[in-house]
Amino acid sequence: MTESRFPVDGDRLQQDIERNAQFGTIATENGRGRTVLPGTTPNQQARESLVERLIFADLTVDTDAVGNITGTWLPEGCDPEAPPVAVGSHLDSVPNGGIFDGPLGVYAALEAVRALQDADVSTTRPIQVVCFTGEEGTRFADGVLGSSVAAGLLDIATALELSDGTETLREALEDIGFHGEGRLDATDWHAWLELHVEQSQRLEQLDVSAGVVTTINGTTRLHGTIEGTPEHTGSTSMADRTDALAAASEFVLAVEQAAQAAAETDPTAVATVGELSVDPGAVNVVPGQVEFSVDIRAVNQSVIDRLVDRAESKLEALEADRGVETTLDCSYDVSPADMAPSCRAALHDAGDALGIETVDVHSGAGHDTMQIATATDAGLLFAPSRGGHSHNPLEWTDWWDCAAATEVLTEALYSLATN
Ligand code: HGY
Ligand code: MN
Ligand code: MN
Ligand code: MN
Repeated sequence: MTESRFPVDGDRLQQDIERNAQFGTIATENGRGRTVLPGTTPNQQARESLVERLIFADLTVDTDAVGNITGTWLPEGCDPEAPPVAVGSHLDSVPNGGIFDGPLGVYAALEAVRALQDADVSTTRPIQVVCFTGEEGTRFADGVLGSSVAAGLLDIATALELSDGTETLREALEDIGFHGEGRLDATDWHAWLELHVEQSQRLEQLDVSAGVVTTINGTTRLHGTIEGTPEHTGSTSMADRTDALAAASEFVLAVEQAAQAAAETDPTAVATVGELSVDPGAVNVVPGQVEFSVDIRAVNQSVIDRLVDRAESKLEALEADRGVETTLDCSYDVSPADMAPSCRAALHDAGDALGIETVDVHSGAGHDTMQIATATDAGLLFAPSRGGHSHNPLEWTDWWDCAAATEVLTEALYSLATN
Protein backbone atom coordinates (compact mmCIF):
# COMPACT_ATOMS: atom_id res chain seq x y z
CA MET A 1 0.00 0.00 0.00
CA THR A 2 1.36 3.44 -1.00
CA GLU A 3 1.31 6.27 1.56
CA SER A 4 -1.91 8.19 0.94
CA ARG A 5 -1.94 11.91 0.16
CA PHE A 6 -4.86 12.06 2.60
CA PRO A 7 -4.17 9.45 5.30
CA VAL A 8 -7.30 8.42 7.18
CA ASP A 9 -7.23 7.92 10.93
CA GLY A 10 -8.24 4.27 11.29
CA ASP A 11 -8.51 4.54 15.08
CA ARG A 12 -10.89 7.50 14.83
CA LEU A 13 -13.01 5.57 12.32
CA GLN A 14 -13.01 2.50 14.58
CA GLN A 15 -14.05 4.59 17.58
CA ASP A 16 -16.96 6.05 15.59
CA ILE A 17 -18.19 2.63 14.50
CA GLU A 18 -17.69 1.13 17.97
CA ARG A 19 -19.58 3.99 19.60
CA ASN A 20 -22.40 3.63 17.09
CA ALA A 21 -22.50 -0.11 17.81
CA GLN A 22 -23.63 0.62 21.39
CA PHE A 23 -26.98 1.93 20.22
CA GLY A 24 -29.56 -0.87 20.13
CA THR A 25 -26.77 -3.31 20.94
CA ILE A 26 -27.57 -6.98 21.62
CA ALA A 27 -24.80 -9.06 23.20
CA THR A 28 -24.84 -12.56 21.72
CA GLU A 29 -22.48 -15.51 22.06
CA ASN A 30 -21.39 -15.12 18.46
CA GLY A 31 -20.78 -11.40 18.17
CA ARG A 32 -22.30 -7.97 18.62
CA GLY A 33 -25.71 -7.45 17.08
CA ARG A 34 -27.77 -4.30 16.99
CA THR A 35 -31.40 -3.51 16.38
CA VAL A 36 -31.82 0.09 15.22
CA LEU A 37 -35.18 0.51 13.52
CA PRO A 38 -36.16 3.93 12.10
CA GLY A 39 -37.75 6.27 14.64
CA THR A 40 -36.83 4.21 17.72
CA THR A 41 -34.71 5.35 20.67
CA PRO A 42 -31.54 3.57 19.44
CA ASN A 43 -32.07 5.31 16.08
CA GLN A 44 -32.37 8.65 17.88
CA GLN A 45 -29.16 7.97 19.81
CA ALA A 46 -27.29 6.98 16.64
CA ARG A 47 -28.54 10.05 14.80
CA GLU A 48 -27.70 12.44 17.64
CA SER A 49 -24.22 10.95 17.95
CA LEU A 50 -23.65 11.40 14.21
CA VAL A 51 -24.86 15.02 14.28
CA GLU A 52 -22.47 15.72 17.17
CA ARG A 53 -19.55 14.41 15.12
CA LEU A 54 -20.58 16.26 11.98
CA ILE A 55 -20.68 19.52 13.95
CA PHE A 56 -17.35 18.70 15.60
CA ALA A 57 -15.87 18.39 12.10
CA ASP A 58 -17.21 21.89 11.26
CA LEU A 59 -19.80 20.62 8.81
CA THR A 60 -23.12 22.43 8.38
CA VAL A 61 -25.81 19.99 9.45
CA ASP A 62 -29.30 19.76 7.99
CA THR A 63 -32.19 17.30 8.39
CA ASP A 64 -34.89 17.03 5.74
CA ALA A 65 -38.58 16.20 6.15
CA VAL A 66 -38.01 12.41 6.08
CA GLY A 67 -35.04 12.56 8.45
CA ASN A 68 -32.21 12.40 5.88
CA ILE A 69 -29.20 14.01 7.59
CA THR A 70 -26.50 15.92 5.68
CA GLY A 71 -23.25 17.47 6.86
CA THR A 72 -21.90 19.91 4.27
CA TRP A 73 -18.21 20.84 3.97
CA LEU A 74 -17.38 24.04 2.09
CA PRO A 75 -13.57 24.03 1.99
CA GLU A 76 -11.67 27.29 1.59
CA GLY A 77 -11.69 28.28 -2.11
CA CYS A 78 -14.45 25.91 -3.21
CA ASP A 79 -17.31 27.20 -5.35
CA PRO A 80 -20.30 27.08 -2.98
CA GLU A 81 -22.65 27.09 -5.98
CA ALA A 82 -21.01 24.09 -7.64
CA PRO A 83 -23.05 20.86 -7.49
CA PRO A 84 -21.65 18.96 -4.49
CA VAL A 85 -20.28 15.45 -4.36
CA ALA A 86 -22.21 13.43 -1.77
CA VAL A 87 -20.99 10.40 0.15
CA GLY A 88 -22.62 8.30 2.87
CA SER A 89 -24.98 5.43 3.66
CA HIS A 90 -27.52 4.56 6.43
CA LEU A 91 -27.52 3.97 10.22
CA ASP A 92 -30.68 1.87 10.57
CA SER A 93 -30.35 -1.92 10.80
CA VAL A 94 -32.30 -5.13 10.38
CA PRO A 95 -33.38 -6.75 13.67
CA ASN A 96 -30.25 -8.19 15.37
CA GLY A 97 -28.13 -7.01 12.45
CA GLY A 98 -24.41 -6.34 12.30
CA ILE A 99 -22.44 -3.25 13.32
CA PHE A 100 -20.93 -2.42 9.89
CA ASP A 101 -23.91 -2.60 7.47
CA GLY A 102 -24.59 1.12 7.01
CA PRO A 103 -22.45 2.70 9.74
CA LEU A 104 -19.21 1.85 7.91
CA GLY A 105 -20.42 3.95 4.98
CA VAL A 106 -21.65 6.88 7.07
CA TYR A 107 -18.54 7.11 9.25
CA ALA A 108 -16.11 6.39 6.40
CA ALA A 109 -17.71 9.34 4.60
CA LEU A 110 -17.08 11.56 7.62
CA GLU A 111 -13.56 10.17 8.01
CA ALA A 112 -12.85 10.94 4.33
CA VAL A 113 -13.79 14.58 4.88
CA ARG A 114 -11.70 14.75 8.07
CA ALA A 115 -8.73 13.24 6.20
CA LEU A 116 -9.04 15.94 3.52
CA GLN A 117 -9.35 18.59 6.24
CA ASP A 118 -6.28 17.20 8.05
CA ALA A 119 -4.35 17.26 4.76
CA ASP A 120 -5.35 20.91 4.50
CA VAL A 121 -6.52 20.54 0.90
CA SER A 122 -9.39 22.26 -0.84
CA THR A 123 -11.80 20.97 -3.44
CA THR A 124 -13.62 22.90 -6.15
CA ARG A 125 -16.96 21.38 -5.14
CA PRO A 126 -18.66 21.20 -1.74
CA ILE A 127 -18.81 17.74 -0.19
CA GLN A 128 -21.89 16.41 1.63
CA VAL A 129 -21.81 13.57 4.16
CA VAL A 130 -25.24 11.88 4.00
CA CYS A 131 -27.17 9.51 6.28
CA PHE A 132 -30.40 8.20 4.72
CA THR A 133 -33.51 7.22 6.67
CA GLY A 134 -34.84 3.67 6.63
CA GLU A 135 -32.65 1.79 4.14
CA GLU A 136 -33.50 -1.67 5.48
CA GLY A 137 -37.29 -1.49 5.15
CA THR A 138 -37.95 -2.91 8.62
CA ARG A 139 -40.69 -0.50 9.76
CA PHE A 140 -41.80 1.71 6.88
CA ALA A 141 -41.89 0.87 3.16
CA ASP A 142 -39.86 -2.04 1.83
CA GLY A 143 -36.52 -0.27 2.12
CA VAL A 144 -34.37 2.55 0.70
CA LEU A 145 -36.96 5.04 1.96
CA GLY A 146 -34.82 8.18 2.44
CA SER A 147 -32.79 7.64 -0.73
CA SER A 148 -36.01 7.07 -2.73
CA VAL A 149 -37.27 10.47 -1.55
CA ALA A 150 -33.90 12.08 -2.32
CA ALA A 151 -33.97 10.57 -5.82
CA GLY A 152 -37.52 11.83 -6.40
CA LEU A 153 -38.90 8.27 -6.58
CA LEU A 154 -41.12 8.65 -3.50
CA ASP A 155 -42.86 11.89 -2.53
CA ILE A 156 -42.51 13.29 0.96
CA ALA A 157 -46.22 13.33 1.81
CA THR A 158 -46.63 9.65 0.88
CA ALA A 159 -43.48 8.71 2.80
CA LEU A 160 -44.54 10.56 5.95
CA GLU A 161 -47.89 8.75 5.99
CA LEU A 162 -46.31 5.28 5.77
CA SER A 163 -47.20 3.36 8.91
CA ASP A 164 -45.99 0.17 10.58
CA GLY A 165 -49.38 -0.24 12.22
CA THR A 166 -48.36 1.57 15.41
CA GLU A 167 -47.36 5.02 14.10
CA THR A 168 -46.60 6.86 10.88
CA LEU A 169 -43.11 7.80 9.76
CA ARG A 170 -43.98 11.43 10.53
CA GLU A 171 -44.91 10.55 14.14
CA ALA A 172 -41.83 8.37 14.55
CA LEU A 173 -39.51 11.12 13.28
CA GLU A 174 -41.26 13.75 15.42
CA ASP A 175 -40.85 11.47 18.47
CA ILE A 176 -37.07 11.40 17.98
CA GLY A 177 -36.70 15.02 16.87
CA PHE A 178 -35.65 14.28 13.30
CA HIS A 179 -38.64 15.48 11.25
CA GLY A 180 -36.87 18.32 9.47
CA GLU A 181 -37.75 20.61 6.60
CA GLY A 182 -37.66 20.31 2.82
CA ARG A 183 -36.23 17.50 0.72
CA LEU A 184 -32.62 16.46 0.15
CA ASP A 185 -32.41 16.43 -3.67
CA ALA A 186 -29.94 13.99 -5.22
CA THR A 187 -30.41 15.56 -8.66
CA ASP A 188 -28.45 18.55 -7.25
CA TRP A 189 -25.36 16.36 -6.82
CA HIS A 190 -22.43 16.10 -9.22
CA ALA A 191 -21.83 12.50 -8.06
CA TRP A 192 -22.48 10.08 -5.18
CA LEU A 193 -20.26 7.46 -3.52
CA GLU A 194 -21.13 4.83 -0.90
CA LEU A 195 -18.79 2.47 0.96
CA HIS A 196 -20.57 -0.67 2.18
CA VAL A 197 -19.65 -4.09 3.51
CA GLU A 198 -19.80 -6.66 0.69
CA GLN A 199 -22.11 -9.06 2.58
CA SER A 200 -20.72 -12.00 0.61
CA GLN A 201 -17.41 -13.84 0.40
CA ARG A 202 -15.88 -12.94 -2.96
CA LEU A 203 -13.39 -10.31 -1.76
CA GLU A 204 -12.25 -12.54 1.09
CA GLN A 205 -11.82 -15.50 -1.28
CA LEU A 206 -9.92 -13.32 -3.79
CA ASP A 207 -7.95 -11.75 -0.91
CA VAL A 208 -8.75 -8.30 -2.31
CA SER A 209 -9.39 -5.30 -0.05
CA ALA A 210 -11.90 -3.40 -2.14
CA GLY A 211 -14.65 -4.24 -4.62
CA VAL A 212 -15.88 -1.70 -7.19
CA VAL A 213 -19.52 -2.44 -7.94
CA THR A 214 -20.53 -2.67 -11.63
CA THR A 215 -24.29 -3.30 -11.23
CA ILE A 216 -26.62 -3.59 -8.25
CA ASN A 217 -29.15 -6.41 -8.51
CA GLY A 218 -32.68 -5.37 -9.34
CA THR A 219 -35.15 -6.50 -6.66
CA THR A 220 -38.80 -7.44 -7.04
CA ARG A 221 -40.74 -8.34 -3.91
CA LEU A 222 -44.07 -10.15 -4.10
CA HIS A 223 -46.62 -10.67 -1.34
CA GLY A 224 -49.38 -13.28 -1.73
CA THR A 225 -51.90 -15.62 -0.15
CA ILE A 226 -52.96 -19.22 -0.73
CA GLU A 227 -56.47 -19.94 0.50
CA GLY A 228 -57.63 -23.51 1.26
CA THR A 229 -60.25 -24.83 3.71
CA PRO A 230 -59.59 -25.15 7.44
CA GLU A 231 -61.03 -28.52 8.53
CA HIS A 232 -60.66 -31.07 11.35
CA THR A 233 -57.41 -33.00 10.77
CA GLY A 234 -58.87 -36.19 12.18
CA SER A 235 -62.21 -36.40 10.47
CA THR A 236 -61.33 -34.91 7.06
CA SER A 237 -60.08 -37.58 4.64
CA MET A 238 -56.99 -36.83 2.52
CA ALA A 239 -59.22 -36.77 -0.56
CA ASP A 240 -61.58 -34.21 0.96
CA ARG A 241 -59.14 -31.55 2.08
CA THR A 242 -57.79 -28.37 0.49
CA ASP A 243 -54.60 -27.86 2.46
CA ALA A 244 -53.19 -24.33 1.98
CA LEU A 245 -49.81 -25.19 3.53
CA ALA A 246 -49.27 -28.29 1.37
CA ALA A 247 -49.98 -26.10 -1.67
CA ALA A 248 -47.62 -23.41 -0.34
CA SER A 249 -44.89 -26.02 0.15
CA GLU A 250 -45.10 -26.89 -3.56
CA PHE A 251 -44.93 -23.16 -4.33
CA VAL A 252 -41.82 -22.57 -2.19
CA LEU A 253 -39.98 -25.45 -3.87
CA ALA A 254 -41.05 -24.26 -7.34
CA VAL A 255 -39.62 -20.79 -6.63
CA GLU A 256 -36.37 -22.34 -5.41
CA GLN A 257 -36.09 -24.66 -8.43
CA ALA A 258 -36.78 -21.84 -10.89
CA ALA A 259 -34.06 -19.69 -9.30
CA GLN A 260 -31.58 -22.59 -9.26
CA ALA A 261 -32.21 -23.14 -12.98
CA ALA A 262 -31.83 -19.40 -13.71
CA ALA A 263 -28.61 -19.25 -11.69
CA GLU A 264 -27.03 -21.85 -14.00
CA THR A 265 -26.79 -19.17 -16.69
CA ASP A 266 -27.00 -16.03 -14.55
CA PRO A 267 -25.21 -16.56 -11.20
CA THR A 268 -26.66 -13.31 -9.84
CA ALA A 269 -30.21 -14.77 -9.97
CA VAL A 270 -31.70 -15.47 -6.53
CA ALA A 271 -35.25 -15.97 -5.23
CA THR A 272 -36.35 -16.53 -1.66
CA VAL A 273 -39.62 -17.13 0.15
CA GLY A 274 -38.52 -15.41 3.35
CA GLU A 275 -41.88 -15.04 5.08
CA LEU A 276 -44.60 -17.68 5.48
CA SER A 277 -47.46 -17.47 7.95
CA VAL A 278 -50.08 -20.20 8.44
CA ASP A 279 -53.65 -19.60 9.59
CA PRO A 280 -55.04 -20.79 11.98
CA GLY A 281 -51.75 -22.57 12.71
CA ALA A 282 -53.19 -25.26 15.00
CA VAL A 283 -52.01 -28.85 15.24
CA ASN A 284 -55.49 -30.27 14.62
CA VAL A 285 -56.70 -27.93 11.86
CA VAL A 286 -55.94 -28.41 8.17
CA PRO A 287 -54.21 -25.11 7.22
CA GLY A 288 -56.81 -22.73 5.86
CA GLN A 289 -54.63 -19.89 4.63
CA VAL A 290 -50.96 -19.13 4.04
CA GLU A 291 -49.44 -15.66 3.56
CA PHE A 292 -46.01 -15.45 1.94
CA SER A 293 -43.46 -13.04 0.48
CA VAL A 294 -40.98 -13.63 -2.33
CA ASP A 295 -37.72 -11.69 -2.83
CA ILE A 296 -36.43 -12.02 -6.43
CA ARG A 297 -33.16 -10.47 -7.61
CA ALA A 298 -30.74 -10.44 -10.56
CA VAL A 299 -28.65 -7.97 -12.54
CA ASN A 300 -30.80 -8.72 -15.61
CA GLN A 301 -34.39 -7.48 -15.54
CA SER A 302 -35.38 -10.22 -18.01
CA VAL A 303 -34.29 -12.89 -15.50
CA ILE A 304 -36.33 -11.22 -12.75
CA ASP A 305 -39.35 -11.02 -15.05
CA ARG A 306 -39.05 -14.74 -15.90
CA LEU A 307 -38.93 -15.69 -12.20
CA VAL A 308 -42.00 -13.55 -11.49
CA ASP A 309 -43.81 -15.27 -14.38
CA ARG A 310 -42.83 -18.68 -12.94
CA ALA A 311 -44.27 -17.74 -9.54
CA GLU A 312 -47.50 -16.58 -11.16
CA SER A 313 -47.88 -19.72 -13.30
CA LYS A 314 -47.20 -22.00 -10.32
CA LEU A 315 -50.01 -20.33 -8.36
CA GLU A 316 -52.34 -20.82 -11.35
CA ALA A 317 -51.39 -24.52 -11.49
CA LEU A 318 -52.06 -24.90 -7.76
CA GLU A 319 -55.52 -23.38 -8.21
CA ALA A 320 -56.25 -25.92 -10.95
CA ASP A 321 -54.65 -28.95 -9.25
CA ARG A 322 -55.50 -28.33 -5.61
CA GLY A 323 -58.56 -26.10 -5.72
CA VAL A 324 -56.94 -23.34 -3.67
CA GLU A 325 -57.55 -19.64 -4.28
CA THR A 326 -54.43 -17.46 -4.59
CA THR A 327 -53.48 -13.77 -4.72
CA LEU A 328 -50.18 -12.16 -5.66
CA ASP A 329 -49.15 -8.47 -5.46
CA CYS A 330 -45.89 -6.73 -6.27
CA SER A 331 -44.99 -4.45 -3.36
CA TYR A 332 -41.47 -3.41 -4.32
CA ASP A 333 -39.88 -3.21 -7.72
CA VAL A 334 -36.39 -1.70 -8.10
CA SER A 335 -34.60 -2.08 -11.44
CA PRO A 336 -31.00 -3.24 -11.74
CA ALA A 337 -28.73 -0.20 -11.34
CA ASP A 338 -25.55 0.22 -13.40
CA MET A 339 -22.89 2.26 -11.64
CA ALA A 340 -21.55 5.36 -13.42
CA PRO A 341 -18.32 4.85 -15.42
CA SER A 342 -16.97 8.10 -13.93
CA CYS A 343 -17.40 6.80 -10.38
CA ARG A 344 -16.11 3.31 -11.17
CA ALA A 345 -13.01 4.85 -12.79
CA ALA A 346 -12.46 7.20 -9.84
CA LEU A 347 -12.60 4.24 -7.42
CA HIS A 348 -10.28 2.02 -9.50
CA ASP A 349 -7.84 4.90 -10.07
CA ALA A 350 -7.87 5.59 -6.34
CA GLY A 351 -6.99 1.98 -5.62
CA ASP A 352 -4.17 2.11 -8.20
CA ALA A 353 -2.80 5.34 -6.71
CA LEU A 354 -2.77 3.76 -3.26
CA GLY A 355 -1.50 0.35 -4.32
CA ILE A 356 -4.74 -1.18 -3.00
CA GLU A 357 -6.05 -3.89 -5.30
CA THR A 358 -9.63 -3.33 -6.48
CA VAL A 359 -11.82 -5.75 -8.41
CA ASP A 360 -15.16 -5.42 -10.25
CA VAL A 361 -18.07 -7.15 -8.51
CA HIS A 362 -21.86 -7.00 -8.74
CA SER A 363 -24.00 -6.30 -5.69
CA GLY A 364 -26.48 -9.00 -4.71
CA ALA A 365 -27.77 -6.78 -1.90
CA GLY A 366 -29.78 -3.64 -2.50
CA HIS A 367 -28.42 -0.30 -1.37
CA ASP A 368 -29.39 3.37 -1.22
CA THR A 369 -27.01 3.79 -4.16
CA MET A 370 -29.40 2.00 -6.53
CA GLN A 371 -31.95 4.76 -5.98
CA ILE A 372 -29.39 7.56 -6.18
CA ALA A 373 -28.09 6.10 -9.46
CA THR A 374 -31.41 7.18 -11.05
CA ALA A 375 -30.67 10.81 -10.09
CA THR A 376 -26.90 11.34 -10.56
CA ASP A 377 -23.60 9.56 -11.29
CA ALA A 378 -23.28 6.94 -8.54
CA GLY A 379 -20.55 4.60 -7.34
CA LEU A 380 -20.47 1.84 -4.73
CA LEU A 381 -17.33 0.47 -3.06
CA PHE A 382 -17.23 -2.77 -1.02
CA ALA A 383 -15.04 -3.73 1.91
CA PRO A 384 -14.64 -7.46 2.60
CA SER A 385 -17.07 -9.28 4.92
CA ARG A 386 -15.50 -12.07 6.98
CA GLY A 387 -17.16 -15.31 5.89
CA GLY A 388 -19.62 -13.23 3.87
CA HIS A 389 -21.84 -12.92 6.96
CA SER A 390 -24.24 -9.98 7.23
CA HIS A 391 -27.66 -9.09 8.65
CA ASN A 392 -26.60 -10.97 11.80
CA PRO A 393 -24.14 -10.51 14.72
CA LEU A 394 -21.45 -12.51 12.89
CA GLU A 395 -21.02 -9.56 10.52
CA TRP A 396 -17.39 -8.47 10.66
CA THR A 397 -14.89 -6.43 8.61
CA ASP A 398 -11.29 -6.16 9.84
CA TRP A 399 -10.40 -2.65 10.96
CA TRP A 400 -7.43 -2.64 8.54
CA ASP A 401 -9.86 -3.33 5.68
CA CYS A 402 -12.20 -0.57 6.91
CA ALA A 403 -9.31 1.91 6.84
CA ALA A 404 -7.98 0.73 3.46
CA ALA A 405 -11.39 1.01 1.81
CA THR A 406 -11.81 4.45 3.39
CA GLU A 407 -8.48 5.52 1.89
CA VAL A 408 -9.80 4.48 -1.54
CA LEU A 409 -13.07 6.32 -0.87
CA THR A 410 -11.19 9.47 0.18
CA GLU A 411 -8.95 9.50 -2.89
CA ALA A 412 -11.94 8.95 -5.21
CA LEU A 413 -14.00 11.58 -3.39
CA TYR A 414 -11.18 14.09 -3.79
CA SER A 415 -10.87 13.45 -7.53
CA LEU A 416 -14.64 13.74 -8.12
CA ALA A 417 -14.80 16.93 -6.03
CA THR A 418 -11.91 18.62 -7.81
CA ASN A 419 -12.67 17.92 -11.45
O1 HGY B 1 -32.40 -6.05 1.26
C1 HGY B 1 -31.31 -5.57 0.97
O2 HGY B 1 -30.68 -5.97 0.02
C2 HGY B 1 -30.69 -4.47 1.79
O3 HGY B 1 -29.69 -5.01 2.60
N1 HGY B 1 -31.61 -3.75 2.58
MN1 MN C 1 -26.83 -1.57 4.16
MN1 MN D 1 -28.64 -4.38 5.05
MN1 MN E 1 -28.40 -2.47 1.75
